[in-house]
Amino acid sequence: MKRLANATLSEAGPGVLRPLYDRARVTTGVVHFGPGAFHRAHQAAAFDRLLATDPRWGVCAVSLKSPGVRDALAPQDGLYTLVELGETTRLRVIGAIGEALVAAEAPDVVARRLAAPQTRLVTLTVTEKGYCLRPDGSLDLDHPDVRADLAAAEHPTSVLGWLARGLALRRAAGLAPFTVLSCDNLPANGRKLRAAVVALARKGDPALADWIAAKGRFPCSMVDSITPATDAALRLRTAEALGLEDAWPIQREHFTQWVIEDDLGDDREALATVATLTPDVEAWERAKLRLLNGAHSTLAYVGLLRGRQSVRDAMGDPALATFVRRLMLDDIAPTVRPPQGLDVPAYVEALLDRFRNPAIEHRLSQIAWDGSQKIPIRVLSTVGDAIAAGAPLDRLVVPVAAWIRFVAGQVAASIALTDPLQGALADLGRACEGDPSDDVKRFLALEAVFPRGLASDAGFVIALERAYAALPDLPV
Ligand code: CS2
Repeated sequence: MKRLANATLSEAGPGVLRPLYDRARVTTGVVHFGPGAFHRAHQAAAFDRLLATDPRWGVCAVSLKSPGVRDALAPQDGLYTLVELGETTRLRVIGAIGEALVAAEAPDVVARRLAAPQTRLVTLTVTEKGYCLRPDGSLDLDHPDVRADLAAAEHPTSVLGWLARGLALRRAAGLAPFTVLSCDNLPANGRKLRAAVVALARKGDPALADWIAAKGRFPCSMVDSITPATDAALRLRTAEALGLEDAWPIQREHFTQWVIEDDLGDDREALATVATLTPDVEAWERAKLRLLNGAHSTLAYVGLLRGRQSVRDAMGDPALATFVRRLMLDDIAPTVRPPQGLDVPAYVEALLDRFRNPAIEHRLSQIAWDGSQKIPIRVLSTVGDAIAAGAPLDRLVVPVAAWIRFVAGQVAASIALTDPLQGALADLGRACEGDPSDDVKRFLALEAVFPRGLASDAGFVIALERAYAALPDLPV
């Protein structure tokens, strides 16, 4: 079978949508860090739409270290298939990525792209851990990648180092800064990113830090589209429809949402055609992170303990489905400050429908990754608000208890954890002996996850121990 590429694109099967613009005329206006499935399913597809009328939305996709995306996409001239799953399935070849690089292997090219006058926007999907932040949201100066950046600002390691380096080069060349657009599941992502980049720059070049603080745009954004990892079924379906080999097709649900803070300079008008622009992204982020992602993590950890494998399968467990719905409506929803235009109960029902999507096989093990990074953002912030409001904690602590059990279970089964704190978590998991009070106390000592005030809150600790002891049974 021939490989998908510019030269073979015209041979793609009749049911497959193709870029209708001239790829030869596309210029790189966007540098993207972290071109995993989420980027290729969402932002790259949005830029592909913009390219239909404006050739300046080409993307240079940069992985920091891993060569996987570059190796898959370079022989395909950046092309890949996006499969949208639902009652109907749509296949679309995306042409937005013109170049795929690995920063560790081609640092000079990445620097040139960041410094190019035509680069207007730098987008990021590097996941929570890529931001090198402390639990309070400030830059972690002890993070090994940050230390490397402090020691050698001209040879960046972290994405923060790359942003600071790119901005330094632009300042030196008398260019305006690019807009930095975080697309990760982090509350106030743009504000945190700005503060972290400024703090990093401040250590080595205070004038640069002042320039970024004064001129840099770091709008917050909320991105939503369920994107299960590529699996064998997707590869087969793509090969059949395309009639060409695609080394890395991507799948997602039909639904997509992108809400961006209205601080985009000259790109405002164009991005308004693919996203909702608003002054208050935080309200959208909070609703999405707490209700969608909070429910996802609950389904993942509790579902795995109850022998379920996918989100849909977990939703087919009546006790778990009922529990999650009540958790969302009765416990999380009261802590959400809904943005104008969001009907929270209707949003919850729509999310539950998305979780039940029969066309999607979203592995719970994928969502379970990086729990140490996700639990504080998705669950503990809600718990903190519930404590302040004097609300019950019985259901809210269940995902936390299930995460602890999940970690201990993985360690007992000798399954490696995918988590930046895997070493510390494995030690804690190994020490678990099944006594709820001892096991919970051990985990609560993990300051990178549990804020001290929360870890010493008696009501929280008691509720957590009770939920831990009861699992896999759930409170009603
Ligand atoms: C999921 C998210 O893997 C996970 O942790 O909760 O990737 C989720 O599917 C997206 O945020 C949906 O927009």
